[in-house]
Amino acid sequence: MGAGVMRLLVTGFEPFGGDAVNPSELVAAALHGQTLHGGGQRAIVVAQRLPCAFGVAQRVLAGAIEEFQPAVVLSLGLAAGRAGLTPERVAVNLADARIADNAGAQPCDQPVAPEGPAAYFTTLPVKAMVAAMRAAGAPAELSLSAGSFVCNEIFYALMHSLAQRGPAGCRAGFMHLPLLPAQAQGPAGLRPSVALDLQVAAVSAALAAVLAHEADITAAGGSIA
Ligand code: PCA
Repeated sequence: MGAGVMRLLVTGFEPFGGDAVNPSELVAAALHGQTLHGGGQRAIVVAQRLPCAFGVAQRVLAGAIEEFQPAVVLSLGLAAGRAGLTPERVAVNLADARIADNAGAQPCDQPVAPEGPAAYFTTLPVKAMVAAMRAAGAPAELSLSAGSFVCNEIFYALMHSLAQRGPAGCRAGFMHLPLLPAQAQGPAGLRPSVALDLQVAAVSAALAAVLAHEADITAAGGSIA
């Protein structure tokens, strides 16, 4: 990998909450080393696996950003129950865990960064990403909330660290992924799922859209509730 090649850092989480696999780390691993093209730009994907643990995940991510100096960071995580791939718009300064993380921590109503603002918007062109994923044949829609568990924490910490760095030109955001078909059978019946190869193709198309769109497209896409 030459120093002049633009890098896209894609992170995925280890399994958590009793699941044997996490599609986010499988998708990130599948994209590792791929060259993507969009809008006349070319970039190579580097993948990083994150532990599903408050605080620790942030430090691993900060190390990867330091090492790879990416132009774009897209963090991925699993949201069981979602029917498609869902780029997140807003990271909130809140850690409020319904279950313990993989290290046994379960923060309740804590800020992610005590001195930080209430929230950050993503700096990725999320509507263009949704359009690109739909064009690739995948179910996709915008999401307004990444919840208040480790995924929201990593999204907030990512945006906060880049904001503190100043306008360095690194764009960043988070996307939740659905379950894989093998995970669809839940304790209370079937849950929606999307096959791994379609998830990989969709995230690849979303990253190409990030390269192609410095600013987001104008498209209807908000939610009423
Ligand atoms: N999903 C969890 C944390 C790790 C993951 O893949 C979340 O949505 O917070």
